[in-house]
Amino acid sequence: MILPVFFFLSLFDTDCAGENAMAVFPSDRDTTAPNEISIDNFAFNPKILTAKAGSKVTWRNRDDTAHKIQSSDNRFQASPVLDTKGLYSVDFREGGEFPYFCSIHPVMQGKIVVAR
Ligand SMILES: [Cu+2]
Repeated sequence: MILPVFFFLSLFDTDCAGENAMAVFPSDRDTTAPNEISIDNFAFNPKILTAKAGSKVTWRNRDDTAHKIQSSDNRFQASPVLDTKGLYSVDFREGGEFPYFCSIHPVMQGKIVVAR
């Protein structure tokens, strides 16, 4: 008489453990955080990022190649050379459009649109 009940509880436990594991360990490896620009395969992603004035924008180099962020009209400071996994952040305090490119590979271009 006891065996069937025990079997049922075991199944229930297994289900719960599975659901908890998914909730506690979400995979965020492929997602891009808000205000983050991924540099991947010689491209900025998103190519045009919209942020609110006062936001910090971060570039993350996911390429095996080094890249260097440079403002097209010198309105923010250029990054150092970003190696693989390198990060560079800029605070955008004023509204406007901020085009930029990679000074090592100038065909790589992007733009930050800062909304007030
Ligand atoms: Cu580059």
